[in-house]
Amino acid sequence: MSTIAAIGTPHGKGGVAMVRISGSEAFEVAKRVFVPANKARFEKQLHGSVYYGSFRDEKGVFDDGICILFKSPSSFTGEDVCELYCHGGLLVTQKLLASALKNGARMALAGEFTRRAFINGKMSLTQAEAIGGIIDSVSDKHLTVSANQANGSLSRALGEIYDELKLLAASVYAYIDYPDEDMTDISVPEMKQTLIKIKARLDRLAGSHTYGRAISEGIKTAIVGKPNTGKSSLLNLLCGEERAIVTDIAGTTRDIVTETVRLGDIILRLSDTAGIRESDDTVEKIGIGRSIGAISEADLVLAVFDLSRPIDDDDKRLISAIIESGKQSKTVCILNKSDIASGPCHKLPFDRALSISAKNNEGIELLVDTVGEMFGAGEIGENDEIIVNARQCAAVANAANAVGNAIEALDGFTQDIAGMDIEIALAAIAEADGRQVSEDIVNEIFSHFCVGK
Ligand SMILES: Nc1nc2c(ncn2[C@@H]2O[C@H](COP(=O)(O)OP(=O)(O)OP(=O)(O)O)[C@@H](O)[C@H]2O)c(=O)[nH]1
Ligand SMILES: [Mg+2]
Repeated sequence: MSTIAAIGTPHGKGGVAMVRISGSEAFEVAKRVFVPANKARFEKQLHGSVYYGSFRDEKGVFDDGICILFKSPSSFTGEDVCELYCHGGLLVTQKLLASALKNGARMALAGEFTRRAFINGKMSLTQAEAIGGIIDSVSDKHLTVSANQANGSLSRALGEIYDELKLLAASVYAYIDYPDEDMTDISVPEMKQTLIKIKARLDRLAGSHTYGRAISEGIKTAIVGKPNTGKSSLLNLLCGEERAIVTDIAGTTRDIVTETVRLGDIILRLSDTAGIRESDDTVEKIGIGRSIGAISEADLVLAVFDLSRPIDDDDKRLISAIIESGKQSKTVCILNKSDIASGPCHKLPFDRALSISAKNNEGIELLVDTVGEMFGAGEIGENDEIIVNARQCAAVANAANAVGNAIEALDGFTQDIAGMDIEIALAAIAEADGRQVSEDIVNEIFSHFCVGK
């Protein structure tokens, strides 16, 4: 396999930048690019040692820094790896990379270092994907989950299920082939019991993805309401800054204002929209059309009403729009301006309602709890595995489905089918964890990584 190189640190100016080289020629490339201060010591090429020296290209030395060598197989990729740390300037880092490329390395593709780590058995696919999670995470929860999974927690959980299913498959086949002999120490009712437990575990894992997605990718959220109810005030409160214009003029927000915020551990991808009402104004009408569109695209709708005023036709129009777009169950009814409300609380056709004052920052804790509950926070225990990745979730759901079929098959006269269903489940788990995964899927996964990772 060729020796690859890439800049491992972000594009931009900083104190330090790093160029990583991996492959059988990595140390040879390093020798041509790096001039060690202590040549005799560098010649020993000790694993994990740090060497000070300078960096050069064909024109001569251009910076100084350090070089660390990691010997195969004890490196990130499993190959010989050399990391070169120069000063973090744009030009100097480019020059260091260019020098490595001129001296025997080729440019790494997106995700190629991690891909090699996977191919060389240094990590499972779920571990590799979790490294992407560590880099992407903006919430503590996502970071914790990713760090645990990079250490193999999900791989271990899937491995346990895989091993249990493997045993069962063997027992099912032994039972079918030799029904009269006592070939197996697991009876059919016992097999069924074990399969039911496994199915529950797989269902729980697949179900955790609702929460997993909420803490990673985030929830597409539309803030809607008639004009002047305080939608933009709510957006600003959640952002912690004056992101959208707030005035007492109805129809202030015309276009959609988007912002990503963290609500507890959950990420909301918020869209503040134009107030929905009857209007003849051309621009406002376009904005209202977009607001309706935002409702249909949202996974969470925050429908804002003004508690200090009675419900009117514009409010009713909004409620109808939400019901028509099928988002009633995904809506939290926000009764705003609780600070100046005097009349009775509005009774609206939503299961979840809470009163807040966006102006005085009151009632937001309840919103945090409500949204957390809607997206499964309460169903996740402290030590439960959480699936953040859609690909893993689909594979685990397929496995759960196949185990369900196996349970049904054991009930009837089709126990041989149970064996086949268990094999389908085994294949699905193997795919989730990458023990058995097609080249195309591997390429697809790593192409989303950045170059240098
Ligand atoms: N008393 C009180 N006033 C509020 C509250 N929230 C918002 N307001 C006021 O209500 C007015 C409208 O607020 P906005 O946030 O601009 O309302 P909006 O729903 O975005 O309005 P449009 O963009 O026109 O659709 C402003 O004068 C706010 O200061 C609240 O909780 N209490
Ligand atoms: Mg507004």
